[in-house]
Amino acid sequence: MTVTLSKFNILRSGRFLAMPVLVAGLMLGSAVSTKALEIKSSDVHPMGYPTTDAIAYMSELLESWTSGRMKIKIFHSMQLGGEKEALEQVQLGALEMTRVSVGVVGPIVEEFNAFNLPYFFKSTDHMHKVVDGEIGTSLLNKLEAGGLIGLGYMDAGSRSFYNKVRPITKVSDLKGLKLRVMQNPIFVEMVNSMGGNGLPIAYNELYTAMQTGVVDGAENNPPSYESGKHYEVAGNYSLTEHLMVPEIFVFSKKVWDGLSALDQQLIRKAAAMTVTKERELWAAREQRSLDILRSKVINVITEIDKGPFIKATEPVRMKFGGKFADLIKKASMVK
Ligand code: BDP
Repeated sequence: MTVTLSKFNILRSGRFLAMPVLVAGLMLGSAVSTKALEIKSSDVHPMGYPTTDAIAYMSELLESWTSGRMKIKIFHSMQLGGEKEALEQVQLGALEMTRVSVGVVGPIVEEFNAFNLPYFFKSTDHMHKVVDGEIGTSLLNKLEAGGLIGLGYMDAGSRSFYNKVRPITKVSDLKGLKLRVMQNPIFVEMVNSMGGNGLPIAYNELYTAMQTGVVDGAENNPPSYESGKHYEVAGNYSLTEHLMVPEIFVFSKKVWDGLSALDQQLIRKAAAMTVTKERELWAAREQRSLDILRSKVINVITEIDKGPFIKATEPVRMKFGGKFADLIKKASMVK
């Protein structure tokens, strides 16, 4: 009698009533799909970084929802090389998933280059509203034609210059500096517009390139600069914050098309929760990275008058943004 009553109370408590959709879906899932799926996913960052930890969380979700039938095996720390190659592998279906910077996605869907323009987003909040809204969603959908299923945008903060020659406090300090950029012509021209020499090099080759003097420095957000130990070879870090390039995680369309509708739904659901998780992890990590850098007596220059940097990069926005004038106008009006 007591048992029956307590069961009844649990059912009425609302805990069960709160998750009927997902639970019903999962039960249906185990009924229609028993195919095990190990999703191989690559990332240039090590475990413990917001993006890799977020994908590990995504794996936990999928594993728990499917009793271990679906899970993600993460190839972290550049085990599979750079991001351009990873994207190609995903397009071919040799790799199921990868997390990359939007910086290298421009060659696949050109409109993404709007997000790669210097000083494009006004703030993190503005960026979130653009990528989470109509514009961001329509760009993710366009990836399909390039063989990719866009699962979502993650945060990557703002990118700033670092180098081993001198602290950058004004535009003229870039003069003559060889600075590595991501593999996209926009970034080369961006550095050149400020008087430096932009060199496209894959992330997995960057540390050695700086160490051996192929380049004097590079540009990135605090967590990458800190976690990649780039400060060991390029100790002047100036918060120019010239780019706010989001991250993206994508699934192979080739593999996706062979999945059941329910598995696709589970991956989409897990991906949406992963985006939220990564953004929480990101906010905490960005601050921690700056603290770590300061504790290592790295020269972090925060007092930068951004006006002249914005002005110097105007020709880059004109040249590369012209093609997406409508998109840019629409994005600038997003509130
Ligand atoms: C980091 C991004 C990573 C890029 C890297 C780069 O998280 O996806 O590969 O920058 O500069 O911030 O290549």
